[in-house]
Amino acid sequence: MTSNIDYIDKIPNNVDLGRDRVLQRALEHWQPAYMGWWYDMGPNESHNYDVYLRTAISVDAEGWAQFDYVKMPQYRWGIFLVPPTAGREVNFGVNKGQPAWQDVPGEYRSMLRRIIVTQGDTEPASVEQQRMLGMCAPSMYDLRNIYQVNVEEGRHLWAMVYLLHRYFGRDGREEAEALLDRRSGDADNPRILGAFNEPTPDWLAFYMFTFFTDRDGKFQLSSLAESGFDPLARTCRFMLTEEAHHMFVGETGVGRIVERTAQVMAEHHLEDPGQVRALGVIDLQTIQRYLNFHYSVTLDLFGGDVSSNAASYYTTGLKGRYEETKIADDHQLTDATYKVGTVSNGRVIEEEIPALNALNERLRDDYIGEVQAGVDRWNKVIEKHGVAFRLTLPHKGFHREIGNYAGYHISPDGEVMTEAGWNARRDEWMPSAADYTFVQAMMQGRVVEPGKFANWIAPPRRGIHTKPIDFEYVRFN
Ligand code: BYC
Repeated sequence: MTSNIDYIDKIPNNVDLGRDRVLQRALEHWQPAYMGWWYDMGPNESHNYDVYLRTAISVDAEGWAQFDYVKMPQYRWGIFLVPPTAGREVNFGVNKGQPAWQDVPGEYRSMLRRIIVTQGDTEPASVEQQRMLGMCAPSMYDLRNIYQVNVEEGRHLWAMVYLLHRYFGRDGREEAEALLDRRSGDADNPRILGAFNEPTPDWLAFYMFTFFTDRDGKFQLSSLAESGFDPLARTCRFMLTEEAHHMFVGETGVGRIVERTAQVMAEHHLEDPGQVRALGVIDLQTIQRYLNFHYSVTLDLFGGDVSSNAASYYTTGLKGRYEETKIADDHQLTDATYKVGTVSNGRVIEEEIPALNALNERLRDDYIGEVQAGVDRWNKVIEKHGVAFRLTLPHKGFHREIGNYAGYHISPDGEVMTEAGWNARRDEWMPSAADYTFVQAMMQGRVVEPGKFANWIAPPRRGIHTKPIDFEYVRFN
């Protein structure tokens, strides 16, 4: 027993873990299963490396994290909630004005559990999707960054498991176990949401994923950080602190690939994608196709455009809008409407529906605004090199499998096409098998000499946490 108690003490936390015997016992059972999962599904061949990692150690805005070499299986996956706000209320829906719930409201229990499980399921899924990428990292700096993302996704799983164990009794414990049983892409026991069953086969895909899909994480966590269930709100608020770095990795990763390609194109006065590829960099057309894929599967993660689930989550006070408390309206949406796109008579049209049913779509629109700003920044890099190409976001209905556009074949320009017509042009718009082969061939083996970078990516502007770019971020032992 003593060793178990020592272990609990080793989990950095601000939830008084040491005093909660029930929770301790639950975590003592779950933790070995988690470690088993990490050894099986965590980053391949990494278990003995010393990695220069950030570990969350408190919730202070200044100094919430510490940086040091850690072997990942010994990472201290901690449990942190931002401190409670005195007098916090449920800020929207029919329960608006009630004191925020410190315990699960009985009538909303299964809905709340479902949200927490869905959120929790994405975290290990992304680690599974990325587990082979360390083998072909473009630099030690990038290798360290993917490991940082992976351990923090692990911590985000802990965050959701904490809520399940602490507030949901036996079915919470069962759900926590199931989170370690599902596998990304598994035919029999897949992860819950579509994008988390897609492979992340190379580093361009990884950066696209962290730019697009981790940003869905930001928007979903922000909505959950508005929750009337206070422990969920406080947990998600702290998770957002870590999420920022993941999106930084994605934006700068794609940005550095774009920069390197644009540099080579400018230097050699080339535009033809085949000639660009021959110089060992990724042509901008391929980058556009990856963008189209990751953007569209991530748009699906916001759920149906018209959703009674989303309406219930809001009405009950469990999941708010992005920055709910900064919005000036009644926070009940009794009479409000919202525009959603749909297909009618072979064309995309907009229709007004009750705002309450359009909450997924509204969050998707908030997300798209931020994504567009990132794409604009990539385009500035291309422009700076005098290259004429521009990256664009495809139409919202392009390649969608969830919501009003599902079942239609919509071009990146928003034209509703026949299935045959769309399929005939598919490889212009989405990465083809040949694109994946090309990109993966370029990423054979990893570049691990400190300060060296693969030819297809520019170095970052600066290193991690004031360390130089050629710092030894990973020691392979
Ligand atoms: N794939 O009413 P609807 C992150 C299902 S990412 C498969 O439209 P709802 C991270 C849905 O379950 C953020 N199925 O949807 C990023 C429902 O099923 P039932 C993760 C889907 O419920 C990178 C049916 O379709 N967090 O953190 O309003 C690395 C009709 O559903 C999908 C969350 O998602 C899909 N894409 O909205 C690591 C927050 N979409 O009832 C981490 C929690 C819908 O017919 N989740 N379905 O069986 C939610 O708030 C909601 O579940 C969703 C879906 C917004 C995802």
